[in-house]
Amino acid sequence: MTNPQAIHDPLDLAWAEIQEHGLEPYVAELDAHGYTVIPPRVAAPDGLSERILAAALDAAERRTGVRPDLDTGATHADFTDRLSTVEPGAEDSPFGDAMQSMLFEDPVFEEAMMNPVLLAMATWLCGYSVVLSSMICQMKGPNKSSLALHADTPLPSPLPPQSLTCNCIWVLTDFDLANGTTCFVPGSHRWCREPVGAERIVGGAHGNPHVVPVEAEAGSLLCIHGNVWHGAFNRTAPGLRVNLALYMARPFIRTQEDLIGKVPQQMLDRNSPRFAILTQQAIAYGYTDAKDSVERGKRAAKYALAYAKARGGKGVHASEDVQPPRPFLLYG
Ligand SMILES: O=C(O)CCC(=O)C(=O)O
Ligand SMILES: [Fe+2]
Repeated sequence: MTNPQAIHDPLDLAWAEIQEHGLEPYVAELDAHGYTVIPPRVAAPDGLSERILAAALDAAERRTGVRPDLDTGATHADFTDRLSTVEPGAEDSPFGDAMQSMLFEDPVFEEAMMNPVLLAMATWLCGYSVVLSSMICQMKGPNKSSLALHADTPLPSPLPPQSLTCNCIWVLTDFDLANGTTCFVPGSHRWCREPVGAERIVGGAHGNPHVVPVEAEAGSLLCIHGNVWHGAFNRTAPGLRVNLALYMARPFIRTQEDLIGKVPQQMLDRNSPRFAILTQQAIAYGYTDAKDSVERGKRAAKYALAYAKARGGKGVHASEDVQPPRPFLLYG
């Protein structure tokens, strides 16, 4: 039996967090299927998801001037925008409205990321150096286009077996087939490649026969391994499907949103040192010249060291050595 005082291996520490929150069955399901649904009583018993939904509706209204209609979905029916063209032949956006950079909309989105269950799962998949690549709120009304199967890891196949990215999705309204839920090919994360051609089709006469629609009640947390094949059905029922997707990545993967140096100091100050790591502040790369490389290196080291100190060095090895500058978090 390991002495808990003595464990320093990041994997042991991540497992201890999984045990602390009773997440073992969900880790087992993730291992078997490549995805898992953590119910609201485990993931967010404090009404977090209701608060995220309220803030998301307010943000949508601020951005568009129109209050989203949760009951009918009329505000988002057959929604078209930049994303309507992601798949050839799509008639509308398979995502509905995908609102980017939600972190800055309301402090509840900081809470959505710092949720201990979400962090335990993201850490299990992508390590203690995991960063937020993007925080996107999707609002999908009745629509025609399904989202084709894909893996979220932005690399050419073959993919490495470990999760280099993961998606942790707050389900904010009930997900089922008629509501245009996310769907999966269970076990496909083990194949270590992107689906191609007809394998990608969701629904209809020619749809991939192995696709399983996920059912999840509002308040659940859907966690997805970066290699698993997934997509989404179009929504046939009235109303809106709303979620908040925290797409996470190991720090050497190019992120969708660039947060380095862009998070207000006040926001960093009111959160723990891990918040700075999650919001990419310990990434040194992206220099414009040699001087900048030293400055970025020092800046990244500051946040990495603060995190390492807060953890008492456990699972984290940060370096003050900024010559040559490199990412400073060298841990699992
Ligand atoms: O809309 C969904 O349910 C899935 C979205 C998705 O797979 C993605 O944004 O990568
Ligand atoms: Fe995806």
